[in-house]
Amino acid sequence: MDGGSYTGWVNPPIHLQDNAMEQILRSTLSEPAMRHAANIVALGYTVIPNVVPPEHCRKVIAEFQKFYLQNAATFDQHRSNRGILPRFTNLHMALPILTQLFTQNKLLLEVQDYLFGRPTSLYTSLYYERGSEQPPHRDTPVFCTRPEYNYFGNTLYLEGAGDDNGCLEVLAGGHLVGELDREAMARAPYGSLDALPQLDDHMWNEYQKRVVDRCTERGLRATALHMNPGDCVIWHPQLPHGGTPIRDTSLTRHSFVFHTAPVGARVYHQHVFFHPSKPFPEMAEWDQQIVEGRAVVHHPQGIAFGHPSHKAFGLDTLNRSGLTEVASEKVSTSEALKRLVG
Ligand SMILES: O=C(O)CCC(=O)C(=O)O
Repeated sequence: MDGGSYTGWVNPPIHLQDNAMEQILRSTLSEPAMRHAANIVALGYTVIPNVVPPEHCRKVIAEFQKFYLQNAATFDQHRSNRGILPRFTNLHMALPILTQLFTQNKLLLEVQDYLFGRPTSLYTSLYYERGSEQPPHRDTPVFCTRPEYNYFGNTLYLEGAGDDNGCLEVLAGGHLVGELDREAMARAPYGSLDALPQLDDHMWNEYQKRVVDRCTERGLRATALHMNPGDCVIWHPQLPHGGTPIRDTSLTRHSFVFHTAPVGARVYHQHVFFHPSKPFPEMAEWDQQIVEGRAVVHHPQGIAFGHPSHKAFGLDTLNRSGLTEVASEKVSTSEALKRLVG
């Protein structure tokens, strides 16, 4: 069954339905969850303040630093000439205290369980020691699902974020700017849609440029989101967002970005995103870890450094002694669906 077709999704997800706002306002969500769900639908993002207290943020950073120092010989060589560490992919696999920023995030989970119509699962994560300085982009080309847009981006700020250390910027309302003709875009360089690459920088840049141009033509401007330690932001799958320039590169901005989807959803890259008319299996073929009653996708390759290093580190090659431990059980996706959806 895993990897096959699973027809149990709410299709399209609630946040994509025409009457999403009416449904939210008529729902049995708590008042704060209703407000955050409404913000996501209307603005494309919402900020949940004080999700964890500042002292817990300091504890998480201290665990990161302990882990980093225990493995410094492995990691240090990947720092840039400016001393900047690339972002870690899926660091939560090595540091379960990060996974708990997802599993214990009650309000965020209430909002997303409702919008997905299914229990929310953790797909992947990025740990940033400094701001990302990424140009504005939509995430959907690399978080593509069937049905489409069954995804949210999230950040939990472990340190404050502002103009000096770089913060998130959003093009509020940009999630409502219509989708491009993706198949025409892909046919131009590739001719056929049958063998599109999973990742293609040119297609990525072209798509993001056209989206941002459309937003600019409609008068949308970037808003910088200043955050306090412990605050959390959720963004709509189609919201253009990025990281503002860092004014003072000596400053850190520890933050945990995590990507969520309904439990069991298979997530694809550009070869599926740029071929929206073609059906692809909806259900994941990978295993899941059940942690504190939530599904967390199992990534057998361990953690990795993202751009520009692209280097993976198996968990058994890393020193993880003395870190917070959290019980988890590895199960197939069909078992996770059986247990969490029924
Ligand atoms: O926090 C940031 O600087 C931007 C993060 C971002 O755009 C992303 O991870 O997609």
